[in-house]
Amino acid sequence: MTALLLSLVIILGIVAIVQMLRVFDLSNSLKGEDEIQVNNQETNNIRWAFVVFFLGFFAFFIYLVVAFGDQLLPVSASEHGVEYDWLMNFNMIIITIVFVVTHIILMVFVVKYAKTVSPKATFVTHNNRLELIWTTTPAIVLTIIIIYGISTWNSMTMDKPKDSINIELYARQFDWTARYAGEDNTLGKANYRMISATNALGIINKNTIDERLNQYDEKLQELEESRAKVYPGGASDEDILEQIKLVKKNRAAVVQYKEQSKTENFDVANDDIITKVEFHIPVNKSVNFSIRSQDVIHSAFMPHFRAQMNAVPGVITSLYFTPIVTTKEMKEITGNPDFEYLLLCNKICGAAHYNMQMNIIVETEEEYNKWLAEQPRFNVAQAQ
Ligand SMILES: [Cu+2]
Repeated sequence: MTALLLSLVIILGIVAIVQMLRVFDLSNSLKGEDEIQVNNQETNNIRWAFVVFFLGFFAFFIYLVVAFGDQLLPVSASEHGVEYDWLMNFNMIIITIVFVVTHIILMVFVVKYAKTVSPKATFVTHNNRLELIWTTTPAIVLTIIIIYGISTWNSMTMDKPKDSINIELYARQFDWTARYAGEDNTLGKANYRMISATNALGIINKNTIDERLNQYDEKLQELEESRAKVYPGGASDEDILEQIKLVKKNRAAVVQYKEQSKTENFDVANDDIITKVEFHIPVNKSVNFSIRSQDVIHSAFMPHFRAQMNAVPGVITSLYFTPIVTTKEMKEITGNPDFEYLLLCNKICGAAHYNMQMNIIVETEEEYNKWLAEQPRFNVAQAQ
């Protein structure tokens, strides 16, 4: 309501100003006066008003940098974080130099050339030297930025250590789940057709295959029964028939897994470990994340590690990094006893997007191994 009233006031204000200007124009033409004549005094006033505006503008810029500069990025805590921050600072320095220089030139031109009424402009068709300078300078700077950026990106993504710990981050509206690969360091296979109330990640092993087949059988039976109820005469209900077709198709895919399980070892999923709310990683060890999504596009964002990757339904994306500062050390560095590393969702994925986060605990390898040993394995958790 307040917003509506405010917009009304603004609209009426604009209408009033336009009407007043029209009255002003009309009275001028009645008096027989020409268009509004600007005299030297007025030009001078506008010139100095510009200078005041620019100085205020720069002062505001400096204030923002000083007051909020520390809000840009938190302290980096991964091996490639230092490199990443150099790239970021390098770009920011270039942007700041260009911003300051171009605005100073703008201010100088306003002061220098705002002297007379009706000045005669110099007629210049082109100037080869100027053209050369303002084409080659940005081209060279951009080339440097791109080459530097690509080489930093490559060094962050191209040589994944072979002994990385494999962890899956699974996104859905609106939470994260982490899955560890267990002793074999191999994540068990997963498929969306296997997703059920008891198997949120759709993990495939012998138990989940049988369980899923039973669920599909129950569903089919349920659908057939409701068909019989709605149409006792046996007439077909297209909607239910469509559902039956889909369930049969999904079931057939699971039967395929059952066949595959005779030759392929689906037991690799048995020692997987699933955690919610928080997940642990050891310091100074490379961690490789495979990222999946159940529903829409999410984005796994771990700002302290300078790591971000989209979570796309139907695609497994990945990233890796090596944490170099433990949570305990970071509590001291930041002077904040409540400090926690965070995994956030960085794509606006729906109503509770803001709530989609998980704590990351970075600890020593012994602490990590101890914690991991206490977590239930997937097949054990299933049996409970
Ligand atoms: Cu999300």
